Amino acid sequence: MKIGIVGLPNVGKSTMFNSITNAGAECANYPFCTIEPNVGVVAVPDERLDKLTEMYHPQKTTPAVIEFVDIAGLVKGASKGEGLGNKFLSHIREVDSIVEVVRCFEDPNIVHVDGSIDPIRDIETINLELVFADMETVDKRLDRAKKNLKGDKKYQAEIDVLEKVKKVLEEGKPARVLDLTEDEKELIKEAFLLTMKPILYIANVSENDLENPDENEYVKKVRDYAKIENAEVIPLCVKLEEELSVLDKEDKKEMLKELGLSESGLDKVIKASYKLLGLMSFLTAGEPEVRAWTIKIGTKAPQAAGKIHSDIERGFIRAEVVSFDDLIKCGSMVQAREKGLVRSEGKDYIMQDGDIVLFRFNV
Ligand SMILES: Nc1nc2c(ncn2[C@@H]2O[C@H](COP(=O)(O)OP(=O)(O)OP(=O)(O)O)[C@@H](O)[C@H]2O)c(=O)[nH]1
Ligand SMILES: [Mg+2]
Repeated sequence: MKIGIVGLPNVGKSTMFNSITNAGAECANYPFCTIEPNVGVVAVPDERLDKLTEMYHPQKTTPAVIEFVDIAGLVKGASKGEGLGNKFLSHIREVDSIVEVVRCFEDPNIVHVDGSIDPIRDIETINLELVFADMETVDKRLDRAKKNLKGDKKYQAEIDVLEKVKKVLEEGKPARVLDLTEDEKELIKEAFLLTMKPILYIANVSENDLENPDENEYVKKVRDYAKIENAEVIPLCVKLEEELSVLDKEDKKEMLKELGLSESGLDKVIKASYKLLGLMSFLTAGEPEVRAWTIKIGTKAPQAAGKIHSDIERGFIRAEVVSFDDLIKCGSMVQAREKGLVRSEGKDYIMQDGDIVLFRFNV
């Protein structure tokens, strides 16, 4: 699962990407790697893992990870081949969700491609390019589905959804504003529409605005805009994050305290990105390893077990589950068991974020 960082040129994408990957590199025991210069694997910050590590003193701690892709800046006309054009769009096609960096900071030394600071114009510039690209895709698909319809009525359902999408795109809006059912989504999944991908906006503000980012006029505008897409907005000072990212854990804490912040903005971004991908973690804890495992929200116990090993899924008997909060309240697994807080769950149990699990299986 990959997150693509997009935005106009010079808005701070690479600075954010580098800070995220630096911060990831600091995470103990995780073999950090940059797959390609613009692809980085990042540990998902999780305080629960830290707490479990204190409790179990394991030989190793393994966090969940996600991949970020730093995509080159998009310019007006990309859908017609301007700038990196199609290459840029194909990079976006390959990611599962989008983090869009929007410039909300003033700095006469950093050139804005369109000459002034105007986050809504910038967002619309990008959206429009993606909308144009999607329109082309939708038209091609419609043509094909209509041809197929002559031989098979089942294509009508696909045509109906495509028409719905087309209408929204023609209004210049991203397809994600549509409230499609799961069945409808399935019908057009293979179109890999760019404006269908979940999105999160990063309002890149200056350091002065960090204390009360929501008083910044630009941030307010971005929030208003994001509402129609039901998208989250995270204000961030990319430049400050870059400085924070090279500090070690203690210095970072100290500096955050001085700035009156409870956590680094990047940690927020990584966590929100994980959620944006529809992912969550369950945890396993023991002497050898404390570990976060990534599953899709809504996954049932046996399939979750399959993430650890296919044998555990095949021979699944039950899952012994305690919530993180209950375990911490009790202070140990033994105590939690005595208090009856370790539940025995069967094959229909839907995993919850932060469940600490021991799977019983037989093969
Ligand atoms: N003042 C200020 N400058 C910033 C901030 N974020 C990035 N910059 C500067 O803006 C310039 C461009 O930043 P990049 O991160 O390279 O921008 P980019 O979005 O990757 O640009 P392209 O790759 O060309 O599309 C650099 O000189 C950064 O130092 C910020 O929060 N405040
Ligand atoms: Mg860049």
